[in-house]
Amino acid sequence: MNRRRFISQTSLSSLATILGMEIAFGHKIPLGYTPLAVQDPDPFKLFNKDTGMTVLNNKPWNIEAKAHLLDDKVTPNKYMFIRNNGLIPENIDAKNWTLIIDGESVSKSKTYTLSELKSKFQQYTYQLTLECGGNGRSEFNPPAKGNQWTVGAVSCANWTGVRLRDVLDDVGIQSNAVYIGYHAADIHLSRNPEKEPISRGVPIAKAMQDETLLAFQMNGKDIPLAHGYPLRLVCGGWPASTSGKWVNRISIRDKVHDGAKMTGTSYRVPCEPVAPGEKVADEDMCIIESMPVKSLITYPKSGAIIKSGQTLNIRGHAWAGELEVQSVEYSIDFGSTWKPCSLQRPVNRLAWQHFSAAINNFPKKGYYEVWARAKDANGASQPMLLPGWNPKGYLNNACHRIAIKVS
Ligand SMILES: Nc1nc2c(c(=O)[nH]1)N[C@H]1C(S)=C(S)[C@@H](COP(=O)(O)O)O[C@H]1N2
Ligand SMILES: [Mo]
Repeated sequence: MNRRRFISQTSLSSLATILGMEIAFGHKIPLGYTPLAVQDPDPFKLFNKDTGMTVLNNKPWNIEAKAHLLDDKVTPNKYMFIRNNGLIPENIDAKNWTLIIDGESVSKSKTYTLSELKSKFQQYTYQLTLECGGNGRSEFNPPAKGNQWTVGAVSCANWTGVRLRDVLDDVGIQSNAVYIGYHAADIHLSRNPEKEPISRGVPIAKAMQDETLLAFQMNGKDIPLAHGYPLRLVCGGWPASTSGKWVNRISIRDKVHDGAKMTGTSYRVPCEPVAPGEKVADEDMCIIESMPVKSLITYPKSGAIIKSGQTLNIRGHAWAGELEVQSVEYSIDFGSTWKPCSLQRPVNRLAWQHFSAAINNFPKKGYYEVWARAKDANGASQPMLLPGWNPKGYLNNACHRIAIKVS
C-alpha cells in the first residue's frame, strides 16, 4: 500500500499556471511540499504589479505603491497596494462559492451562492477609497511595530457588486443588531484552520450605507486574487481592514464584533491623546471608524527639476473618510503660507477627489518642497508634520511633501 499522499490535480494545475509551464513528474509532488520556483516567486509577476511597487513583507504579502504611481484617477490593479494578514486562499472555486449570513441578530441564517447574489439583487458600481489604517506608520517615533508603510497603502478603484443592505433586508435583521463581522477564506500564518488571520466589521449603520458593497468586480473585471476574488466586502472611507477579502460569511452581531483583530489594541487608537511612547491600557483604546482627511501629490514625482521661471503643475488626490474634502492648499515655504489648489467634487460619496495647481511663484533658484494640505467638510485640516503619536502607528495623515529643484 502506498501511504505517501500527493498534491491534488487542482493545486497542480494552478502551480503550472503560476510557473507558465507543465511540471514534469508533477503528480509525484508530496502533499504540502512547495516547489522551489514558487517558494520565492516574483511578486510583481505573481500579482501583476508594477515593478516600481515596494514589497514590505512576503509572508504574508504586503506591497505598497509610491505617490507618483497613484496618479490615475481610478487606481488600476498594477498600482494597488496589497495588505494581507494571512495566506491567500488556495484552490478558490468561484462557481461553488457561498456567502452565509448568520449571527445572533438574524432569526434564521441564510446562504447565497455567488450567482444568486449576482442575479437576485441590483448591482451598483462606486469608486471607493480604501486606505490601510497603518498607512504612514513609518514616520512615527518611537516607531510602531508592523508594516512600515510610507504613503502608498491607499487606493481608489471602481467596485461593482450588490448592496450589503439589500442582502441583509432579504435575510431579515433583528432590531438588536449592533455590528457586522466578516469571515473569510484566507489561511492563518500558522496554517491552523481553527484560527482566522483577520475577522473585522463595522457598525450596522455603516453596513447599511448605499456604498457598502459585496463586490465581485474591480475596475470592470473579476477582482484580482490578491484583492479578494471572488467576493469582497467594501466599506469605503473606513480603515481598509474592514473591507474583508475572500469573504464567505457575515455575522450579524448583537454586540461589537469580537473577531480576530477587532479586540485589544488592533486597529484602535488611544481614546484620549497620549505622549509619544506612553503605555496605553487596552480599555483606553478606541476602534478606528472613519479615516481622517488626507491628500497625496501624485505629480510630479518628488525630486523633479524645473527651470527658473517655468510653471510647475502639480496634481493629486484628497479624501476624508466619510466626509467630503472642502479644500486643498499648497505651500512652497515649508508651511508658512498657503495658496489654494483647484479641487473637483467626488464622483460619488467615499471616492477620492482630484486637485491641481499651477505654481509659478518660486522666487529664486534652489531647493524647494511642495506641501499639500486638505481640509474636510467639518473644517478639520491635515497636521503639517505628524498627528498625535499612538502605540500601533495608525492614522498618520500628515501633509504629503515633494522635493523640487528650481535650476
Ligand atoms: N480576508 C482578509 N481581508 C482583508 C485583509 C486580510 O488579510 N484578509 N486585510 C485587510 C487590510 S488590513 C487591508 S488594509 C485591506 C487591504 O486591501 P487590498 O490588499 O485589496 O489593498 O484588506 C483588508 N481585508
Ligand atoms: Mo490594513
